[in-house]
Amino acid sequence: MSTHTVALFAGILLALSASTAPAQSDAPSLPAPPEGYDTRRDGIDRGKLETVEYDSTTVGLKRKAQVYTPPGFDRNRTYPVLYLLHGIGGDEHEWTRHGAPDVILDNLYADQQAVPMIVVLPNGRAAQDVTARDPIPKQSPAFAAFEQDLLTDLIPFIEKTYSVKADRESRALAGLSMGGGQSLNFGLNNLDTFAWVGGFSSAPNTRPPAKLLKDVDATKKLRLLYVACGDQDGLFRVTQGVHAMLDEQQVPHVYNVIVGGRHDFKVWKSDLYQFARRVFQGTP
Ligand code: FER
Repeated sequence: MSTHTVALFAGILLALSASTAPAQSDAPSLPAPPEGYDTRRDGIDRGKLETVEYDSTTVGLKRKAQVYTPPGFDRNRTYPVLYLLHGIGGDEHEWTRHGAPDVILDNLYADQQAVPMIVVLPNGRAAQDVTARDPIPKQSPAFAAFEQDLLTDLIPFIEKTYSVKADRESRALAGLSMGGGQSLNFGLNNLDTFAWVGGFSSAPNTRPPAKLLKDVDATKKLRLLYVACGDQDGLFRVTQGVHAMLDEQQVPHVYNVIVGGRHDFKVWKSDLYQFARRVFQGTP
């Protein structure tokens, strides 16, 4: 990393940690995940992580994604798919490097707490020459362009490559920070494609609350809309704004304020746990 890059990310981290938000002890908060939920357990079946490469007509390149298939994955059965997005400094490896998504899911399956699903971890920066090392203004259009790449290129690729259920009830979109903003923007804009949407500590790329809902009645038909943030995260106001607007519009959603939570993977791993054990289930 160049010194410029280090300075850029140090600046972002400082801004994110220097929270002025007061602790909201009266705010709704789900019970924390149980001890060990993110620790590798011996003697349980494990899912598999693999790399796939798809042709992106949007970007004009072959692009990579990580794919998790659950324990006992059987190509003669069909599965729902969770598309799980990374943050501004990451790529398709961020969740597996820092968030142990395979461990969290393996443990949920060992305890029969989640519906067997495929999890796709894409690179949410859809451009030929933009990397995590570029300044935010240069990256932002690439994060927005991922909507097209996801809908036109990645989802069709996954649906022809894996044995998946290809309907809105069987597609979920969630992500952290920049990827949380993408999930809310794209999810609420494509309600025919996704029935389950999650924004974890969503960043300021989230559309302003007044512009986030394209169709209020259609949004009410989401099976799950999960919005969560730590109350010590410098970006908490983004999630607070989304929650206030959803309440005002009477859109059902799960609002989870992680008391003491900052802008980090401790929070995002717990969000994945909460989201994964609700998604594709009968009752959110
Ligand atoms: C910003 C601050 C943080 C922003 C994005 C982020 C688009 C993203 C942070 C992350 O993904 O961790 O002003 O603007």
